[in-house]
Parts: sequence; C-alpha cells; structure tokens
Amino acid sequence: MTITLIDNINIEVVNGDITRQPDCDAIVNAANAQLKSGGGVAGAVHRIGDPDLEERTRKFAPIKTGEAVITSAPNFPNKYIIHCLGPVYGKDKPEDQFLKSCYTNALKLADDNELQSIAFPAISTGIFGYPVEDAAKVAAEVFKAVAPGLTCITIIRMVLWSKEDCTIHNEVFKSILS
Ligand code: AR6
Repeated sequence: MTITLIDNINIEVVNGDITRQPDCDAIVNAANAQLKSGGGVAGAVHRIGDPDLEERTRKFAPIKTGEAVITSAPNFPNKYIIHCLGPVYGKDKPEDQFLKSCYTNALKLADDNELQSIAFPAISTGIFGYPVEDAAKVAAEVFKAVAPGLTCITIIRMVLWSKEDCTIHNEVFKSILS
C-alpha cells in the first residue's frame, strides 16, 4: 500500500525483509545498545554486514534508548544503515516518547545526509514487546508530523516481517494518514 502525504512524500507499507530493500538509500536496524548482532532485525543485519559493520558501529556504542546513529552499509546494496535503539515495552517509560524519538531521529539523520528513501522495520515490536498496533500509531503520527519539514526524503517505507503485522500497519496508516 502507498499513501501520498504532502509535498510528494510517499509512505509505503510492505510485507518483507528489511535486509532486502535494494532501492532504498538507507535501511533502519532495530538495534541493541551495544550495536552488535542479536536476534530479529539486528541478527539479520549483522549476519550480512559483519565483521565490517561491527567495526563501524563500535565507535558509537553504547547508544541510549530513542537514539539513532548512521553508518555505511558494508555488503548491502544500500548506502547507509541507521541504527535505532527502541524502548523495551513495560520498562523504558514513557514508551511512546522513546519510540517517537527513534523514528524522528532516524528521519532527521536521513534527511541531513540528503537521502531520498528510507526503510524501517517495526522497531521494538519483536523482542522488546511493544504491541504492534500501538507502535504503528506512533510511527504514523511521527511521519505525519515530520513530513512537512523534510527536504530530501521522498519515500518512507515500513517493512513488516509478517503478513499480520502488515495488515495491522495498513489499517492504522490508512486511518491516520489518508
Ligand atoms: N525484516 C523485517 N522485519 C523483521 C525482520 C527482518 N529481517 N526480522 C524480524 N523482523 P526485533 P526489537 C520484525 O526483535 O523488538 C534484537 O535481539 C519482527 O517480527 O528485531 O526492537 C536486538 O539485539 C518485529 O516485528 O527488534 C535487540 O536486543 C520487528 O521486526 C532487540 O532484539 C522488530 O523485532 C531489539 O528488539
């Protein structure tokens, strides 16, 4: 599904793998504080990028909840990887503010680096336990709020690993962004 926001910014929702988005300038990693390999997205990203990727992330670690850092993307077709540390649901409160910071900081980094396209996984909704529908609302609200201030980004893609999460994002994004 694609929704066109103001100023020709397209929001896309797709079912797929964040490591297989060759047409995006940057992909986002749902990272851990140490910016190392782990489960889920971080595992998939580092399996492809390491050892070079860990060499690039090392100097930024540890990062704080809600923070985002940008590195090159060794072994990927993308130019950059933006690493975000999402909140652990039930622990890092208020969770919605931390999650909002992740999306806002990642978009700002991408735009400051003059990127046109960025792909996000559903940060915090795996191992960190954030309910998918609530997390989708946070992402959509950030896209709506931040879009008018972006100068370079024209494509923001949400890449959902499961069909069910994709359906939930389609519904939430339609109601907030259409
Ligand atoms: N492409 C897109 N989405 C994916 C992929 C993939 N290849 N793999 C999983 N997902 P998670 P978090 C979905 O756990 O909750 C790690 O161990 C997944 O179904 O990757 O932010 C790190 O080291 C879920 O919907 O990230 C951290 O310690 C979403 O991506 C911790 O987990 C996020 O799941 C971060 O937890």
